[in-house]
Amino acid sequence: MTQDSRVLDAVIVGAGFAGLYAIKRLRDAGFSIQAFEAGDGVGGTWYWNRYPGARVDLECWDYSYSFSPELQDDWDWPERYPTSAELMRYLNHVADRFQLRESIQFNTKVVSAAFDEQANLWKVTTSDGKTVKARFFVPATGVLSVPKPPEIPGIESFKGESYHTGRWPHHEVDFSNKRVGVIGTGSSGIQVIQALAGKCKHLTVFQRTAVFVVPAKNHPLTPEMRARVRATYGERRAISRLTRFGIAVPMAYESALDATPQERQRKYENAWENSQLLGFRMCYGDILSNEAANETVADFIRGKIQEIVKKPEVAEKLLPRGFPFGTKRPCLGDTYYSIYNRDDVTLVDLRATPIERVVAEGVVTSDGLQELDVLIYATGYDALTGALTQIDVRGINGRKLTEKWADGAKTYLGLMTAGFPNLFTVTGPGSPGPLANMSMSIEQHVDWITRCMEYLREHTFDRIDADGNAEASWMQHVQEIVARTLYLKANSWYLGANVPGKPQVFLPYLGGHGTYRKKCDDVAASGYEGFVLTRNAANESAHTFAPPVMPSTAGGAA
Ligand code: NA7
Repeated sequence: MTQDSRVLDAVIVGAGFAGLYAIKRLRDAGFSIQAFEAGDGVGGTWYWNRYPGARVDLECWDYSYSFSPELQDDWDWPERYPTSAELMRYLNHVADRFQLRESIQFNTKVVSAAFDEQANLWKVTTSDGKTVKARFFVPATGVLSVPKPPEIPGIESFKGESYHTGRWPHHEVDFSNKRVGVIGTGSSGIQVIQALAGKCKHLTVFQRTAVFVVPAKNHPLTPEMRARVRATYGERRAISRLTRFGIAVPMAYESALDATPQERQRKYENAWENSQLLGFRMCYGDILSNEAANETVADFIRGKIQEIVKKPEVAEKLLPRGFPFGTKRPCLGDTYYSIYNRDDVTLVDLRATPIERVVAEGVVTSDGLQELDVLIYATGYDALTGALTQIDVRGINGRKLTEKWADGAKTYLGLMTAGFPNLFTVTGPGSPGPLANMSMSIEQHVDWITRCMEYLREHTFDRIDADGNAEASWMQHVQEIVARTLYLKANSWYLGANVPGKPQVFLPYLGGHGTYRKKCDDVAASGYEGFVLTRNAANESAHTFAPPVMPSTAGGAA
């Protein structure tokens, strides 16, 4: 084990959207930093998700950095929803433009991080056998970075090629004349299925849960459209910072149940035709909080599926049932339902004929063997906590983070977890994270963390930790908000329900991006209410606050 003699201000983990911005912000603020990245390039989620059809489900003018007006002005987005390749081009440009690569050690995983209570330093060990010390530890590890294995017996016995969408190889995969199977119909599955239909000999889709897929209406951006996007960036970002989802879309407050069936039909047709991820959720104020209101949307979409899919028995299998619309992330797709009208696409309903095992030749369901040459696992992620709990993180008294989070992740504001001082999570559990615009959430968190570190430097504090009571109140608040919604009625990854054995705790904060941003700003303005700030023994003095008052969420939940 080699010890790096430097004592840094911060170690950052990851070089995706969050890590890159953390490098930029902390360096600009005069902190010495080192970032480690497991991949051999920047990009994070987009580095790993290179499967055919991979693209973001937010529009480019929202899912991009806002910190540099010059970057905004210079960058030309070719399509409404950028592909993974386009996002990689963008993030590589950002890394080059701001000389971020010099602060990143690639092909290096952070294996462990232990807090030295005497020195108030994190000792970080990496996969190359080196250790480095830093005052702050900033895992910017993303919310969807650790692929969830499919938990199907026999997967190692398959003789063909097999890939997980979240660990797609960097070489071209040839599908022509191949029998391809896809297991999983979340956002990744829907995208890869659409991309491969008609591009292989036969496509077999193994569906456990039918999801709601709404039109993407993706299109190239003309020079006029791009000019309009550029001209409105400032206003759009300013509004977005105040909104529930971190996106400038108009909110609706009236109930779907107060509208006539004709009015609802008109609104839903408009949402279908002029779609965007939040379209249906923005039609009425109670879509995500009232089951009967939600059912009006669900029914409308089921009607569309029945119109598009010609074979009624296939359409029936594709109808999403058993969870409210929007409580699993809706998927975007322009051709998803129509591909089932092709003769070279087969849908296998795993509720009727479950998978028994994978064998050398393909997948065995209760209905027999489906022979395959390529098997794609689009089975999702150990979301929100997976990447952080893979690192052996130890805080005060050597306590393991995995032990603290054994019953579910606990944080104060999704920024710190009590007992692990000077460790900041970027869009961590307990923050709006994936239930708001991720790029905006990342900028807000990194800005907050940077200002906090500047405050500590200016006031000569050596340590900041979350107060245990403040943390407990915050997590209770997170649960109170979600309990007012329908989100707990779905087995989603927001809840950890997709990973066998994972504690089922709803982790994203649903009070809204704008409300949350204000809460974080108020906490900072108060001198870090709900945190404990201390100095080293020589100049000992602690600065603590009572647990804070939670924000009013009279506006309801997301
Ligand atoms: P998701 O949304 O978690 O989807 C995973 C899919 O894989 C989902 O349909 C699962 O069915 C299915 N799955 C998982 N395990 C199995 C097994 N063992 N057998 C059969 N089917 C299985 O992950 P994605 O990568 O698609 O999307 C993640 C996020 O990325 C998405 O929400 C966007 O934010 C972008 P289930 O629903 O659990 O029955």
